[in-house]
Amino acid sequence: MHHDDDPALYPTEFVRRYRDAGYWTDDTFADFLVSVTDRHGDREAVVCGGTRMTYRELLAATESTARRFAQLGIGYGDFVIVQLPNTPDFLRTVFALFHLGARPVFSLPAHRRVELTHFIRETRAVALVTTGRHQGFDHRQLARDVLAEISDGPMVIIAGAEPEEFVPLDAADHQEPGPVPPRAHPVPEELAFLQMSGGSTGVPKLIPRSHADYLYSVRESARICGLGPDTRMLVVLPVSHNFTMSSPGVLGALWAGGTVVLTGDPTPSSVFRLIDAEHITITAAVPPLAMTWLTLRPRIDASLRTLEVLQVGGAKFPPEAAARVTPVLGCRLQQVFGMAEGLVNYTRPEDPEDIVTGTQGRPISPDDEILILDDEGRKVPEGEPGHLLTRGPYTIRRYHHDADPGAFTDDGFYRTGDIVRRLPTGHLIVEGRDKDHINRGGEKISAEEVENHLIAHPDITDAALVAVPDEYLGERSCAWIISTNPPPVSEIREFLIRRGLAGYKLPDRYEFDTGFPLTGVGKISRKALRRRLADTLNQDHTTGETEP
Ligand code: AMP
Ligand code: DBH
Repeated sequence: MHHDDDPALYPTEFVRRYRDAGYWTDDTFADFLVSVTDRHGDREAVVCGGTRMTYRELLAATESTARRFAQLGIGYGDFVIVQLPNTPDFLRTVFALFHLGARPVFSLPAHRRVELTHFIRETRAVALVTTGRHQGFDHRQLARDVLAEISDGPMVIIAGAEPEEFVPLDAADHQEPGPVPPRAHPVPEELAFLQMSGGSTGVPKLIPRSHADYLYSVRESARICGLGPDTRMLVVLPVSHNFTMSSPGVLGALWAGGTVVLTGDPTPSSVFRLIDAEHITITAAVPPLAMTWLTLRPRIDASLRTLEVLQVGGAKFPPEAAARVTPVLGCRLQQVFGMAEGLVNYTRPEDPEDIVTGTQGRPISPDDEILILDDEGRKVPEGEPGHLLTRGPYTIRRYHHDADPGAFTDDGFYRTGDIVRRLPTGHLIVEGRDKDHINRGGEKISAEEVENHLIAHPDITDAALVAVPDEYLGERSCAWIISTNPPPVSEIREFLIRRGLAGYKLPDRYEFDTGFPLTGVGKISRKALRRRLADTLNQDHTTGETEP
């Protein structure tokens, strides 16, 4: 059994404040599924391909999975990395860990060696629950590579067929199951799991979320979005992402007694047919995905008549695209501006159209404190853009193991890195970022992390990763390589893949040079780089040399 070596997640005075306000309750994730099953047991909880499960069935699957985990030695306080695609296995795994009081560490299917080894080192995880093969990628081989790098690595548990040398999630001998282990009674204010951020200074940062703070955000999100037992939510984005999980996401839909329909196929034809066949009422997308849906809607024969809401978030949704949602899809748009660190903003069903298309919403809670500051830390005049800082009943006060303490002020505000302005109604408009990361259609890429990998190549002297505006993804990445003997692009790509970099982090294009533009103090001027890049792109346009 582990003891939490981390100090309290929130200062005592705020614990009292959020409890007194009724935001934080005694509910925990250990009780979540039992409590929903009490209310909605015979309703359909989850649909995925040919599988359909009621709440009662999901609870039974969860309890036998908990028994399996307990037999494998997983117990209270243990960290377990969960890297699973959008399947019911994800749900029973996570709820089984909650049952035992173990702590999921959420990972995306796109994560590779760099991310997984970082998560394992930071948490001393006892197990990694993953899948055999997913979208052509062999996660067992990834597990082998990870274990080769880490001494005393975690037990690897494989959901689904062909676990090979690893432990199968389902024991072959489940005829003789034995008793369900007792359900844990965690303290609501303590750590429930670790979420991940997109990362701005390196690999994803681990975000400690408590039962009380996260459940508050889930319940309020479900209420704001009007979810109920008749909700049928299509889950297209990766299920472990904070948006998909909690805004209001899978947890919000389950909390409301609704049905979650899971798919791993975001193509418009598949999505529209599922909306039609499953009578979907709500779904969520990142802007590039929403934009393909808008473009291809007229070509696909499916009825979207049950669809009430399309949520769009994760990156800025251009107002021009936002304005097309209702005319093209026939549903309402809801913009969602959130972060795994906490604060989530929604446009509300009752908001006028210009607010829904032109803003990223307003905070969940009356106690979400919002500061908009200039570079010197003074409040900007109302309506002016500035750095967004926030503190509130579901925003973290620190990262796991106090990584990046500079992201928080002394009085506990989180520096989001976003530049926003606020309308008199309280709605926020995201204007940009002050941190050096690239938002590739909602997938956040840390410039520094990719640069460090590039610089590890013997023929690369220096490197900078900058964002290139892109009509489809919002931003794409371009690597500026300083080298006197530039390796071919194919070799650099191979090199980065061998170092375990996730596919979405591979630079979309490359430029080679012999030196960087520098700022006054000799730092690489990303501003000047972007300007140079813009010039290069313009030239490409005139000579017709754009990349595919
Ligand atoms: P993360 O910290 O990795 O969870 O990523 C959260 C960040 O994604 C935010 O701080 C924003 O930079 C960005 N983001 C999320 N939703 C939106 C949105 N609707 N509009 C603009 N940026 C967004
Ligand atoms: O991008 C995000 O991290 C995000 C977007 C919308 C998020 O965490 C959320 C809603 O909760």
